[in-house]
Amino acid sequence: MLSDLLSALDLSGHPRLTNPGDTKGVATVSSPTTGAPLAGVKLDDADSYERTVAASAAAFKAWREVPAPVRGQVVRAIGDEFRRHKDALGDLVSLEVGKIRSEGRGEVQETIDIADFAVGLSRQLYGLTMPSERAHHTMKEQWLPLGPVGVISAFNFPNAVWAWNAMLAAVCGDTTIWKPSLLAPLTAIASHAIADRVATSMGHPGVFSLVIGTDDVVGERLVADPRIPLISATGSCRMGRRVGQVVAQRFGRALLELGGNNAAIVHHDADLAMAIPAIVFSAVGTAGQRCTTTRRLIVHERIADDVCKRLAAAYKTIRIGDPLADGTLVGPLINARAVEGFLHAVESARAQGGSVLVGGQRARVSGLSGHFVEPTIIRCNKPIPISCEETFAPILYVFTYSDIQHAIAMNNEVPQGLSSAVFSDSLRIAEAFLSPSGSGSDCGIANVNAGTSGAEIGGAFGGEKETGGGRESGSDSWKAYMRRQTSTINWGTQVRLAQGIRFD
Ligand code: UN1
Repeated sequence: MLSDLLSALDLSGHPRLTNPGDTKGVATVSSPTTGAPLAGVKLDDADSYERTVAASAAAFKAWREVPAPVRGQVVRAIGDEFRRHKDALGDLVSLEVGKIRSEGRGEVQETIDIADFAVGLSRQLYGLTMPSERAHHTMKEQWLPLGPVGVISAFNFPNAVWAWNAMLAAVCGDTTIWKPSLLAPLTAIASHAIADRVATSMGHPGVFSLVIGTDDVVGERLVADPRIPLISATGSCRMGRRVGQVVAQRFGRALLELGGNNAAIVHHDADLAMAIPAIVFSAVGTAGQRCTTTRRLIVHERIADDVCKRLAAAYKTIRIGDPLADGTLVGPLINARAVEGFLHAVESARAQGGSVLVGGQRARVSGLSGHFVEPTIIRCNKPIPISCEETFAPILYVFTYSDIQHAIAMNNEVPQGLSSAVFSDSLRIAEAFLSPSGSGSDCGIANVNAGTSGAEIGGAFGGEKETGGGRESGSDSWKAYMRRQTSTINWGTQVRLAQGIRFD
C-alpha cells in the first residue's frame, strides 16, 4: 500500500525515506491502524537545519521581487498538482494518521481550496489611502513581504494546516520553513515535494522548505531563530506557551492555534433531525482528534433524555475500523499514548460523578492491533474538572441547562476558546449566542445550526484565551504574513507639520 502511494506521488527513492529502524537520526513512522512500522524518515541535524534556513532566507530575497499576481500563478500550478494527487495524498494521510478515506481526501481538498483562495488574494493585497490633514500631502499604507515564515504543524491535519500557512505566505512574498509533527512526516514529505517541484520547475527554488526533527534539535532552533520573523504554530497549549515565550523574547511574531474544548448548545426548539447528525460528525469525526471537535454538549433539560437516547442510538451504528475500508466512520487514535489519555479521562470522569452512557473502552477490531477506542458519551449534568481539559479522543460530555445565559456561561467556562455552536430555531437564542456586545460565545468560531468542526477555508480560523489568539486561513488572515508600512508623501512646496505645530 505505502509503496503504491509513494510511487503515485513520485516519491519512490526520496532521499528522506529509509527503512524503519532504530538507527540514530531516523524516526520510525508506525501505522496507527495496525501498529506496524511503515517507514523510516531521516531527521535533520543542526547543520542541515542551518543550510535549509540560510537557503530559505536567500530565496526570500528573490521571491519578494516577483510580482504578487505572478506568485499567484505559481500557487495556482501548485493547487493543480494537489488536484492531480488528491486521492493518493489523501490515502497517505489515512495510512499515516488514521483518518477515514473521505476525511483524508477532504483534507487535501482543503489544501486545494486555500490554494484557490490564495490565487485570488494575489491580486487583492490591498492597502489603504487616508486623507491627510495637511494640504498637498498624501497618506497611504501598503503591505510588504515579511520574510521566511516558520510553520509548526500537528499530526491531525498533516497537510491542510501547512497549506493554510504556506499558500498564503507564498502569495504574500514569503518563503516557508515547515516543521511537521514527527507523527506525520510522510504526508509532509509528499506535500512539500509537490509544492517544491512546481515552484522549482517555474524558477523559484527554496520558496518551500521542510525541516524534520525533534523539538530539541529543530523545534527550539526554529522558534529562537532571529531570521524567522513569524512562527505559526498549531498544537497543544503547552507547546504554544513555550513558542509564544521564546518568540516574544526576540520580538518576533507568533501565530498560535492551540487547544480547543468546544461546546454545542442544543436548545429545546432545535431541529433534532439536523442537530444529531451534525453533532455526531463534530464529536466523533477524525476520532475526536480535531482541535474543533465537539467535546461538550450543553442540552436544554426538557430534551436532554431524548437527545441522549438519539445520540446513543446513532453511536451504536458507527463502524470503527480500518480507515481505508468502505463504511468505516471512526479510525484509530494516533498512538498508544492517546489511548492511555482516553482511558484516563473516562476513569476520571467516572470518579468525578459522570456516568458513561456509551463506549468508554478500547475497541477491538478484528485483524487489526491498532489504537482503537469506542466513541464515548458521558453524562454529568454539570461540568466536572476533566471536562474542562482537552482530551484528544472521541469523548462527549453532556450537561443540562434551563436558562440560555447559563448555557452560554458553561460554553465559556473553559480555558480554551476555539469553536462553539448553538442549535435552535429561535432568532433570539441564536443572536444571544452571537451578541455584538460580546456577551455570547467567547470563541473565535461561533456557529448556528452547524457543528463546531469542519470550518471552510474562507473564514478566519483560530480562537481566544488558551487557544492562542491567532487567525489563519481565510478573511484577512493574510495580514499576519506581511508587514504594514505607512507613508506620508508631501507633493507640495512647503514643509507642513501635523497637529498644527509651528517650528519656524
Ligand atoms: C485542526 O484540527 O487543527 O474546522 C484544524 C475544521 C478543519 C480544520 C481543523 N477545517 O475542523
